[in-house]
Amino acid sequence: MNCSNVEDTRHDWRRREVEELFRLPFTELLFRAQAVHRRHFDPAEVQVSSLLSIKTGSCPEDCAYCPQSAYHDTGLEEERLLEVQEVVAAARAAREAGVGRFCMGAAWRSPGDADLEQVEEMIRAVKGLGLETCMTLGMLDREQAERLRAAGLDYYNHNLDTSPEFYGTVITTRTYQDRLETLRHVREAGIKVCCGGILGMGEERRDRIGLLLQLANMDPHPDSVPINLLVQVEGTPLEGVEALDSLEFVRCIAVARIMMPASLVRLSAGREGMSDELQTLCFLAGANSVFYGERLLTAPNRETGSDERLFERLGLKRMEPVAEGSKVTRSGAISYRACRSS
Ligand code: SAM
Ligand code: DTB
Ligand code: SF4
Repeated sequence: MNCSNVEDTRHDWRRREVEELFRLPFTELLFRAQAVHRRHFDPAEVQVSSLLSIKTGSCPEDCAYCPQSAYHDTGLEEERLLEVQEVVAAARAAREAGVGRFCMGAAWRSPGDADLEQVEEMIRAVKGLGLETCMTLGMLDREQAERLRAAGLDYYNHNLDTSPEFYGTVITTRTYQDRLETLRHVREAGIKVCCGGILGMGEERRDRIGLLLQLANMDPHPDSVPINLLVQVEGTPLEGVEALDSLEFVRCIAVARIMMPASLVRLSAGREGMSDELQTLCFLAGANSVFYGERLLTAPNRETGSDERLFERLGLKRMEPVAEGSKVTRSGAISYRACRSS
């Protein structure tokens, strides 16, 4: 089987079709998502990334969910940009823990020139350890994206966060269009795109559908799609918002899998509050990537050992980045790398 024969990857999704997917009986939806998942991936493999905040707090943006925004009093201490050696030490520890991709995040609107030089050094150093690199630094212009690519950056994370309609209730200091432009610069520079959003911010199902439509009608699809469940942080405007129904969250994962068959769908923020059983349903629905480690950027993540235990109980294994040119994983499923490059 070759990816070019797989005809389930589309970029012309209509709202009505997606509404119909959401209305399917839960069991039928999960069955369909599983079928799509197996055409593109080994269902026993999960890609593992880890996160490091390289510059924390005092962000000039007003994202209502974010503990790092200077607009909210969350008690977070501002930290300077980390030294390259500090980043390398964290990346080395992540590699030793079996992580494949190291994602570095900064609480910036966009990187300044001097900062970008230091960030370029970080990319070179982390890549030198044999890890895939990912950065999330806010908005990028074309030249900045090209500089990051030249330094060897593999992925750039920049989320759309929610639907265009709901967006203005969450963020006012940066537009949806700004985000789309950064994503275009990243793609045009030849960096792989990591783009997703947050659920459970008080949005309606129509907004969750709106977000998925935006993501799945990108051509090509984002290579990685982080689906975050809001981590409610004291002092942020979204503290106390009504929690999202867990099964609606699983439905979103399943619909994301069906709409973006060959992308890594990452179960991202919010896992700390999820039971093993809920996460298992997410894997069944087609999630095949997680953030590993005790901390996300500033918020807590799952405690050490709990993912190892869960993977062991479920018979899941970590996805190895597959060498270029190789088409098939051990189980016979097509590798995500091979899919993306064919
Ligand atoms: N400042 C950069 C930016 O916003 O592009 C990069 C870092 S920012 C923290 C990365 C992403 O984390 C956000 O786009 C958002 O989707 C997610 N995020 C932030 N706070 C969150 C929270 N409390 N719960 C869930 N996801 C969150
Ligand atoms: C993404 O979509 N989720 C990650 C990563 N990309 C950078 C960040 C989650 C942040 C959760 C809140 C915090 O740790 O501050
Ligand atoms: Fe700043 Fe990013 Fe947080 Fe928004 S999400 S406040 S841009 S760190």
